[in-house]
Amino acid sequence: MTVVVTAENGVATVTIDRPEALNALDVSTLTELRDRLGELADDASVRAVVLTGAGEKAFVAGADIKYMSGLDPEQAKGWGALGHEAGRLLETMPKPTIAAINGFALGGGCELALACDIRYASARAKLGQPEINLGIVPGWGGTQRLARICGLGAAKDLVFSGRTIDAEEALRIGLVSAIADPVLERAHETARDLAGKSPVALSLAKRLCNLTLGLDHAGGLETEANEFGDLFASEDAKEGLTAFVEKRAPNFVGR
Ligand code: DAK
Repeated sequence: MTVVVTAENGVATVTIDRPEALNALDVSTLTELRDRLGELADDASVRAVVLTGAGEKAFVAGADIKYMSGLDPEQAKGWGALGHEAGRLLETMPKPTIAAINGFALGGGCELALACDIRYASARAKLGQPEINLGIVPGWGGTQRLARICGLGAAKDLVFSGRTIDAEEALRIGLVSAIADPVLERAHETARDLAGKSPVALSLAKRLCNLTLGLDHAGGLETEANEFGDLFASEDAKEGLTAFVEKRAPNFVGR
């Protein structure tokens, strides 16, 4: 088993555990990751997911280069699709996903982090899309998500050069939200906070934010207005608003 899942108080932690290869993703690890993420997406008892890498040195040092060196174009397409499935789960599961980047997040590792909703980095983290130096390009969403998160200029800089950046630069270009050590603790703190919010409102917030990925602006605003109205039918909305008025903590039930 190279993907370890633990859960406590509504927060699941997914640890990619292949330290001998700096947690690089081979087929079995990536398949396992995709499957575990699918289960967590469907598990209502899990309110937030934290993704990290085992050991002190790496989050994920990328796709397994040894495996990729033997792929023909058909196999490479299947490999690309598998990585996209894992990324889409992180991006679209109806609960927040947080990357705790504890070391190298290169290539496919950076792409997995980019698919998460929130990213935190350890001060020793190193991030980048070095695929160009291998004669390939990012294949798990890096060309798209990096531009959306950091802007087209920063994305082209990193993807064209393949250079590795430190946590400070990642913070400056908006690739991570904060630098913290121990980074996993910081991620858990946020995850616990989010796990205490209404899952109905939070999943809607995520879905609405994600509309920016594929809708025109006016259409996105219209959908937000409609969904905002519909949310007032939920028990959680009534409870949250009433609790504020009554000066007490809300008790969200998830309906
Ligand atoms: N794959 C396989 N093994 C890796 C690896 C990787 N990405 N990264 C590290 N390792 C292995 C090393 O080979 C070494 O194994 P042994 O030689 O001991 O057996 C072990 O991990 C420790 O690594 P080092 O000895 O190299 O450790 P150092 O501290 O000296 O260096 C490093 C750390 C992270 C700077 C270095 O390991 C490194 O440069 N690693 C490669 C980083 C990289 O280039 N990552 C991006 C991979 S490309 C696509 C789909 C997907 C993708 C692209 C296209 N399509 C479908 C189109 C994705 C591409 C990528 O992710």
